[in-house]
Amino acid sequence: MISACRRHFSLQAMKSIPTTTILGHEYEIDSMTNITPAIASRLHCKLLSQPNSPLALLWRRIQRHFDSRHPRVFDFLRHDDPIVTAKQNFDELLIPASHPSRSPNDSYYLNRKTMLRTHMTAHEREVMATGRKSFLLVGDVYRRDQIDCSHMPVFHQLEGVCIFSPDELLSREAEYSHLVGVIEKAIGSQVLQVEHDPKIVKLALADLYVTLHGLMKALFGDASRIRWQETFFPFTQPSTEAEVFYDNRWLEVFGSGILQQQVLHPSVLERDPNAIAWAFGMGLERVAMVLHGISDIRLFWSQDDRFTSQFSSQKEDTVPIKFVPFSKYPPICRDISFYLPTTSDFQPNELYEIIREIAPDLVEAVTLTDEYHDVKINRASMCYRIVYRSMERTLTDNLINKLQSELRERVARQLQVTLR
Ligand code: FA5
Ligand code: MG
Repeated sequence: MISACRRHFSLQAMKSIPTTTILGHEYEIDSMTNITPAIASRLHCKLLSQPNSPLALLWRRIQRHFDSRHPRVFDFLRHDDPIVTAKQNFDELLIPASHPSRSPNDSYYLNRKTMLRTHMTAHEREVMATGRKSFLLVGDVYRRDQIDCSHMPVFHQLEGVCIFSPDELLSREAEYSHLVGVIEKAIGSQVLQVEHDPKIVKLALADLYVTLHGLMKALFGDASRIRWQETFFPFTQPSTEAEVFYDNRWLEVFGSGILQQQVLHPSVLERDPNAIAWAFGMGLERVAMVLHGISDIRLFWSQDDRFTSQFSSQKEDTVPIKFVPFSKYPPICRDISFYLPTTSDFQPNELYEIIREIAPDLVEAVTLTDEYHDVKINRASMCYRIVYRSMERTLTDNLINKLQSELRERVARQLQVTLR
């Protein structure tokens, strides 16, 4: 997997431990290592620091909203190093050992102990340790995932946290009293944490509701429809997520809830044993795609002037500029069919990863078009359709034939399937 990354052999240890160097640090390789050169190359592209990137524009729009509309003063932070420990990403957030997100099939590992963060929640505790009580934090996050116009293995998240003393919340009781019904609906039948006074939890949820409802209305317009529903996260209880109705469909925008007391950094509870905090995590691409009418998530990574120049006149306090698609280049479709070995736990993410390696940014979608069990040979057969399309140029048959034959070779070798 890491063949294109630099490998070193540490002589000091007197035995050969293969390592890989990522962002200037050397990491030991082990059986969990699955970071690919295609993903490693994304770690250097800092979209949030490119002034006209729609993601940077959205981040500034959100800061402006919090500055002008929220009674609390929020710290605005950007965290550019996505390498965290599995302890930060999972253990400290009470994500159980058996949770699917821990699998190397779903997450990128440098090695067993170190990984690319899958969510910005991984940094909450270290920010709390600095004594900050209300902050927004943005950064790039990484997940192994399907290939289509709304999924990339890297996207950006905004994390928000607000810590309260019960007294501060009680002082807002009258202001929030009309929200009791809304809150009860949003959390459904979830039980509250035993450490918490139900009255305080409901006030904290009311504050979360007012904060995020206000943000959604500011971003999507006063007339937008928002619905809240109960959900589950290991690190919050109760938990709730919200969807916005936009372009005729419901779009999940964020997950949120009351942080588990165990997740709060110990220094928070040392300062105030009764402290309580809400938190939320929101996907920036999803929101920016809707606001600017960007139809393909790969566009955020385009350095093509026809994309980037369209946002150069955007002001934070004006209506988002609608993206005018530049000519759509023709797609080229190719199928790949294969028989799985008799004993196989085939994971589609493995196939997607190979495709991303071979043709970064040139594949628009991959779909399973046929799947059957061939009784004669007692093997499953799969057929995937790959839609190749560049957003910047017309692809030639020659190039696609070359990519496709490389793909066939690697799929046969790495997935140990029999090509048809
Ligand atoms: C989380 O990542 C939680 N850490 C959020 C959270 C934070 C909950 C704090 C409670 C407290 P989730 O996996 O649902 O949750 O992702 C959060 C948001 O990120 C989603 O609502 C969505 O807007 C965005 N998101 C998730 N997956 C993708 C994806 N593949 N592509 C683009 N955006 C995504
Ligand atoms: Mg979710």
